[in-house]
Amino acid sequence: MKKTNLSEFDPAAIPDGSKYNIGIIAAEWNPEITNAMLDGAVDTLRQHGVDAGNILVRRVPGTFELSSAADMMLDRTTVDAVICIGCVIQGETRHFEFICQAVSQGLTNVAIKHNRPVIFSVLTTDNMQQALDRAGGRHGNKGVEGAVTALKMIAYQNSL
Ligand code: DLZ
Repeated sequence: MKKTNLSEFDPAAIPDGSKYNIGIIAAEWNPEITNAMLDGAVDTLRQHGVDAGNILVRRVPGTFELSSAADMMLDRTTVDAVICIGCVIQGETRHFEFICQAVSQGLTNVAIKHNRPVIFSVLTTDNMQQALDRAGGRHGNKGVEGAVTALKMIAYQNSL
């Protein structure tokens, strides 16, 4: 089966976002990566009709904080979806495993708790080069893909 990269999706197949409010939370760790993903996500939402005033951007210290921050945002705002951006790079200790496990399970729990799309735009890589390749490099920009996924999941929810 051909692998697809959402960054290369047909723009015509992406829902119009002009009526949507979208939150984005980006981790401050590995800022070269998370800022590029954040820029990609905002640009993509704007290209698909989301008003700049309807995009709420917040930052948190690290990827581990994304779950609680998404929970707070969904409690206290009217966003239709939250895109969570982080980058965890394998180091010498087991910290990587704990953060990846916590954030993947945590974001799933938050999405189910709030019945809203919570998008996992978290890179979990062996090294910085793999992260650069996915933050505007040869494997696209996973922030762009997070934005596309948010638009599609809001449209999915509205279609039910
Ligand atoms: C502590 C830590 C480590 C070792 N590595 C990363 C990382 O690669 N990416 C990331 O986003 N955050 C990292 N952190 C910080 C944790 O996410 C978290 O902010 C702290 O453990 C405090 O809760």
